[in-house]
Amino acid sequence: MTKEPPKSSRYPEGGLLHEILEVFHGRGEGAVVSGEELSGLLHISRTAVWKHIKTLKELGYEITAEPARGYRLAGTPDLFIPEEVGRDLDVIRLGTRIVGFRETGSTNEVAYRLAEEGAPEGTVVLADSQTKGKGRLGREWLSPPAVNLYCSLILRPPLPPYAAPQLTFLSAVAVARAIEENSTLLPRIKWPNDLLINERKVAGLLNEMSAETDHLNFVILGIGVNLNMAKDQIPSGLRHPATSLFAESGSLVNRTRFARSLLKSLDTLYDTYLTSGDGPIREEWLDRSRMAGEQVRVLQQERELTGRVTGIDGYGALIVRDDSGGEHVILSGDVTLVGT
Ligand code: BT5
Repeated sequence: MTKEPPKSSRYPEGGLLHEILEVFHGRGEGAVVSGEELSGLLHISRTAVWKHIKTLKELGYEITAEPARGYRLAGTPDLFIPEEVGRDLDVIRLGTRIVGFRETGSTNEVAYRLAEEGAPEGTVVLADSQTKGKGRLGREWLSPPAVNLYCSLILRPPLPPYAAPQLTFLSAVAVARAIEENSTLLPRIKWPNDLLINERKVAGLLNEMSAETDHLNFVILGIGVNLNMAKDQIPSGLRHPATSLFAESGSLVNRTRFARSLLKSLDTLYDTYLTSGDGPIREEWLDRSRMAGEQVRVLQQERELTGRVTGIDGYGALIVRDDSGGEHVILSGDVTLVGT
């Protein structure tokens, strides 16, 4: 576990900053609110109002002072400030509490620690940049600031540990839906946990869990999506060629809006999962993988096989039927569509 990140890099939650922003938003776009009015509404001194306005400006809010009239909120930063991601977010469970960092080691590690300390299901950790972003098997996830999304959610599903891999379907489908809602691009899910656009990796998922023999304490869903990373920021020589939504479409994505769509999709899918099981999500996953019925090549440490994908099982394994009719349950390995 990494050390607690410096306090200054964590965005404030709630409190007076929230109340000031609520006043601005309540008045509508472009409204001017006087310092005197804010001081009266929030029961604080004019100096305290000024200090909080200064803090908002330091966070990146554009607040102009209109002579003899007051303050005007002229622009909101596209950072993962809980206030902005969570404003009127219509969710049942996931996204009910948002913790945001300008910078942290790894959002998965922060979420894991918060979960151990008892943070409720639905807590989300978001960061603008990570200094120790984690991939699977000790690999690194590149996490430069101001361009992408790095996010981890705490789930406490009433499931036995062996069912936890089903939750990877949930995040893959949610990311695919969020990409479609925020761009004109068509992502494809690549088993077991990548999302591709034009066969380049645009997102990676890292689920971690804490479990006893018979029940899950919690699961952390870690999600990294390359949103606005420019082509020259994307290194070559990665395990799999990488890309971003911006590199593919030429259009910048509003990251706050993307985070909100992602949380809404995750929340809706999790509700479906809890009420109807993993069947519907598994179907959408398979559909979005465009692998059902396709010929694939599977590379594993000790063998290589080709065959047709007949489905995925309830535990996340890929089912492949080889040319002589033998069925293989693939739990790990590298799977590519033959002919792509
Ligand atoms: C993954 O690992 O794809 C899981 C990535 C999960 C990242 C999220 S970000 C929020 C949360 N907090 C964390 O600390 N992690 C999660 P894997 O399949 O092992 O892929 C890692 C490999 O992808 C690396 O070895 C690189 O080759 C490549 N890679 C690294 N950064 C990348 C990026 N930003 N985009 C695309 N490929 C990348």
